[in-house]
Amino acid sequence: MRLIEELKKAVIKGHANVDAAYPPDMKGQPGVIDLVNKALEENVELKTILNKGLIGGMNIVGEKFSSGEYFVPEMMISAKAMKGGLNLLEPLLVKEPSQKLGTVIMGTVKGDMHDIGKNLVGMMLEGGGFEVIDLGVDVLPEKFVKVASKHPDALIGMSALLTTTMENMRETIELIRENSLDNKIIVGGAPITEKFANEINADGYSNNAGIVVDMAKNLLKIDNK
Ligand code: B1M
Repeated sequence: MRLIEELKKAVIKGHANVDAAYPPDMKGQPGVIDLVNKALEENVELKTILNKGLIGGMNIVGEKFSSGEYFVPEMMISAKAMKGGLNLLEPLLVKEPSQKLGTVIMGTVKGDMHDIGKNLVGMMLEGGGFEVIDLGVDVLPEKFVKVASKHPDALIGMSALLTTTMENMRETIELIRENSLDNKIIVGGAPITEKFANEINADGYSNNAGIVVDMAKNLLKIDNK
């Protein structure tokens, strides 16, 4: 679909909206915010806007970074533009349920600043009826322990995007268990595999935001489909 291709391109180029001066060759053209709004007006499915447009674009940004075509500033600009689009989707993903099903403590682990995936998982969980306590990025193991000790029934969700920081999930889980907390724990993020999740004794693993709600319901034994 042409509109989604345009959206993907706007993410790749980091063009936030029609008034944005960056990049100069796209000045005056619709940006991520305009195109997400247009897609919503045209009733394009949320998952198409999200997976094919926003995430599809961001995956190409990652490839360009790997190949040396992009550097950190370009990644940052694209991430900012993508966040503008996600903000528009948030109210549609997060609806207010009449009754909260449970609590999830979410955070990106120590040393890691990536939060787009974590935020998306958080939105899905909120939309699925969970209260989300978002600890943000670069969350120390001690912080997870402190908050979990106040919420012994909560599910803990950890995100990591770097091969260097995924090891901090292991450290966090060890500290949680050393403190005799038996909260269920799920992990995710681009470099995480099921094998790694098993190795660090996580209770669940997901490589996408889509299945996290069902996983949370199963782990917290919530019978509400
Ligand atoms: Co960074 N970065 N980055 N980066 N960045 C990656 C991750 C990288 C793969 C790029 C690449 O080389 N191709 C690479 C990591 C390589 C590696 O470790 N092997 C990388 C690098 C190297 C770095 C720096 C070290 C660069 C540098 O400084 N030299 C640096 C590290 C900073 C730090 O964290 N300490 C860095 C910085 C940044 C920015 C700040 C510029 C920016 C982040 C902005 C932000 O998040 N606010 C950024 C970005 C944007 C990326 C890429 C391009 C996109 C990440 C993203 O948001 N994807 C990324 C390449 C890529 O992933 N393709 C890259 C979209 C998002 C929706 O997907 O987060 O995977 P994702 O989440 C998914 C699933 O993984 C899953 O569900 C989500 C939705 O489906 N999921 C979970 C995530 N968490 C979950 C938790 C769950 C369950 C599922 O349960 C709890």
